[in-house]
Amino acid sequence: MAHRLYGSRWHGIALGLLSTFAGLAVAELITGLVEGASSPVLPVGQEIIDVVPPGVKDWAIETFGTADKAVLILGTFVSLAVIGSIVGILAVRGARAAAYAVTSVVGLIGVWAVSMRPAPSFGKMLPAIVGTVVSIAVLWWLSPRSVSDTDLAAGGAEVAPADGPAEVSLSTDLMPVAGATRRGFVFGAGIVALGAVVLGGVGRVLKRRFDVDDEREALMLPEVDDTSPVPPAREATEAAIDGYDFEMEGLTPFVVPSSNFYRIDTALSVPQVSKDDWSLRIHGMVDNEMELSFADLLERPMIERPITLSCVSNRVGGDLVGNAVWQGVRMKDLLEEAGVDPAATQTVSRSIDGWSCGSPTSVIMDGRDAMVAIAMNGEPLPAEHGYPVRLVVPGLYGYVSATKWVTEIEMTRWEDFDGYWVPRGWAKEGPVKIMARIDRPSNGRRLERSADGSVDIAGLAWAVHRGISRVEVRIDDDGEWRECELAGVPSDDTWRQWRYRWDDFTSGEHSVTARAYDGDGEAQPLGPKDVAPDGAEGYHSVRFTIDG
Ligand SMILES: Nc1nc2c(c(=O)[nH]1)N[C@H]1C(S)=C(S)[C@@H](COP(=O)(O)O)O[C@H]1N2
Ligand SMILES: [Mo]
Repeated sequence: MAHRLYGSRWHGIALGLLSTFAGLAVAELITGLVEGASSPVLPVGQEIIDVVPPGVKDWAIETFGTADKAVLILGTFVSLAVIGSIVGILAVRGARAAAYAVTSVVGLIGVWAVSMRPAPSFGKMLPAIVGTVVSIAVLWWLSPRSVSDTDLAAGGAEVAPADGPAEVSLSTDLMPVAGATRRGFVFGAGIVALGAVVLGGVGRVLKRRFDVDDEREALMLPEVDDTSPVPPAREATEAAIDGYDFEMEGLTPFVVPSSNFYRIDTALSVPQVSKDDWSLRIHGMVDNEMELSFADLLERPMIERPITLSCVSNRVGGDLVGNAVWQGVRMKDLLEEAGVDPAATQTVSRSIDGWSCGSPTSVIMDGRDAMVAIAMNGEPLPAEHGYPVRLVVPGLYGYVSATKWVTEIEMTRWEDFDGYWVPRGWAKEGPVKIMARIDRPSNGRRLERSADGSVDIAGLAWAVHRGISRVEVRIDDDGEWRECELAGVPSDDTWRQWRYRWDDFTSGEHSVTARAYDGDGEAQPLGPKDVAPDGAEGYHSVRFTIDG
């Protein structure tokens, strides 16, 4: 049996997977040894993200939610495993030159993908390079040798680019050839597998020392100078209550805990930016170019505001939206200090990972609480939400305003630059649209009667920076619109909870639809419109059952 396996397709697959795995493990080790070194897997995934049509990306986000990255990484691994298997089969069938060549090409793709990331350096590419060399070495060491082997290797020198099949073939006679026999293969495979697990594991552990977790935990936030005066909340209805939160089961809380806050970005691994390495450059069409360190930023007057952040990719009823309390320095103050040229109609911001966006300067400067934020919900920003510093602009979707890991603000003309998502099919301007969402009941669920015998429907509505003045629900398709009770709000920059106590309910199956009005009384558009190019429109509707 084992004899028949030797030299078979399965033998090839085992060899190929082993060489792939060993290469990846050593790449992982290098990322733990060299600060800033990049695993090639993530950038390859990133390049895939960049080339997929927006439709596919939307589908991925919808299907996999915010796990789309994990899916992408998994996809990259599966592709590597498939290619690796083919390489292994080539190697055991005597086509070793071809096996080396394919491995080199895959490695070069990894190096290329890393080089496409911002600020490429040799150190960043090192894991891909060393990993590829190790993959080839494993192939060479564990491939079966035959009499014609020297010929094959010599052929390889012509076909295979780069990493030295030629040298390899020269030393064939000098090195112990474990792959020459079946037993040698089993022995060598065991050593390689064990070595890969150990080295890869060591790399993972070592990599943790580059995390910002410790410094983030140790960071003391400066005092807030200004928690009030929040612009007066619109008291649109008498039903509005003082508190911001109805505290109902199944209803998202007014302030979303940071650990539950939605996350959207193009970064496949969360950038780990130390506050000591961080700086913010304000340049372009300004009188005084500025470069602020983290300490400089902390010295400025700090405001703290609850602001609702939402994603343009949020579908009707979706959860790519959240409200948090942000602390930071007003962008307006900083820009006034820099002295903005009146012709600089666009405020461009860029992040350490090369992402960018542009907001209308008029919006940033109109007095709203657009801020350079350092804290979220009373703590330093979590790494995935932009540690150490990000932007938050009330009233604009995140993709045109909320740059995480921000390092640069450039004042320019509206027509002179397009942010990351604009050439990818998204609108250049992204004001947040009016939206109502039903949280309770969730679709298809049973709704229990409350203690006082009513049935409570509840949700959230937002029209960030314009506020919400009214929410209505319609029960069943032929029902009339009924006005909801609204929770209080500290400002027009947050979402607003609403609820409807249904007293004259009947048991059985029902549907409920919600719609909102903004602070100016403008009604939520009926749509329906898809998320691209400038945000979804439509009424959220859910079906539910009341037990008899
Ligand atoms: N550096 C960087 N900042 C970014 C993004 C990004 O991809 N990279 N995505 C933006 C988008 S599309 C949104 S909706 C918000 C989401 O912020 P959150 O992840 O903190 O919720 O971040 C914005 N800031
Ligand atoms: Mo977004």
